[in-house]
Amino acid sequence: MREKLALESTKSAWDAAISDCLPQDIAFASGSGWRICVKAVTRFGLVVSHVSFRKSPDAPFVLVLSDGRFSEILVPYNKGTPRLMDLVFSSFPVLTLSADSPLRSDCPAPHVLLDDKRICREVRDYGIAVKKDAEVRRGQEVSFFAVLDADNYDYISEWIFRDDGSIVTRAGATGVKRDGPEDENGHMHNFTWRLDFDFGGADGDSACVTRHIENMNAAYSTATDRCDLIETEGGLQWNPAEFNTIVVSDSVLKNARGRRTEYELIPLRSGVARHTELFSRNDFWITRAKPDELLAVNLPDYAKGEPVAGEDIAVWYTGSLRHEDHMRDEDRDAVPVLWVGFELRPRNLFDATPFFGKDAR
Ligand SMILES: [Cu+2]
Repeated sequence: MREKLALESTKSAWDAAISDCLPQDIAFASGSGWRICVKAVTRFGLVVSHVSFRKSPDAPFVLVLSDGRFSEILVPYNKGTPRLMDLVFSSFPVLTLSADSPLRSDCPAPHVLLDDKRICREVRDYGIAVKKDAEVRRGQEVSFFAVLDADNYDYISEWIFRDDGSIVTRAGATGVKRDGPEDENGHMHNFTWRLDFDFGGADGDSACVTRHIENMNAAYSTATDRCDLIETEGGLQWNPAEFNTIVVSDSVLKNARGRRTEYELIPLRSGVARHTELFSRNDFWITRAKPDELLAVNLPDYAKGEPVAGEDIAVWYTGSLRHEDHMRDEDRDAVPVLWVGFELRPRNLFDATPFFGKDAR
């Protein structure tokens, strides 16, 4: 229902938002598109802002995120020390990328270098988006990445925006081990992202945590799915048996079927990391979004119990990579990239399967 989606980012709001970053207008063959502002920022790496999506050329842009970025990279070693917090202890620069050679460059043509060659943009086919036997649609996406030069390590921050309204965000760790080629010291890389949701506008956002509850006492196990409203600021732990996700909704946005439009944060992870640092005791945190609250290490202080239902909220998510004790020879010269991240997937933004079936346009 177009009227209810009329919380379009107005031209003046867009102009104000992009005054300090590089606006990107992405139009896909499907007719959908993104407006995204990108910037390479010392300490934070790639920062995306004013992220808006429209599902067709004549639909309004719907604001999803006002700001998305790393808020900490905690690197505790298995021996207990060192325990590096790369965003608060340091102010690492963003690396300059190169375009010179197809296989030896960060960002060869037809990729595009942006922001003094510190951000790489690529538009690409991501394979099968949806298929019903012989009827199939392949998807398109645009990727942006920048690399933080964290001493011996290089941290890749990548944001991928797809034509179906979904976003894939991931962090990659590569570079040289701290104590060189013979380094046998296992450690974790814990990446915490801060997502300032301004879904359909800054105010009126709510989050719930989805839970899949399996009843093993039935003769044939039964299950229920639900989403529990998060009413006050605080942290939540990801339970793999419950398939927890965080669903963010806006108080006004609905699709043409009258169903509430939402975005769902789906973890893409291989384990659960817990460390001494208090902010690492939870995988998700929900707080009121405040522009001066950007560092995850402060989360126990930020989360004071203020109401977060129907407010301007920030969602914080931590995913972890593990470099185990004892060296792999594949890591001897430089550690090949390991990735961790999450997906943001729309629910009831479209009225039916996007760009597919008899009503596809
Ligand atoms: Cu490592």
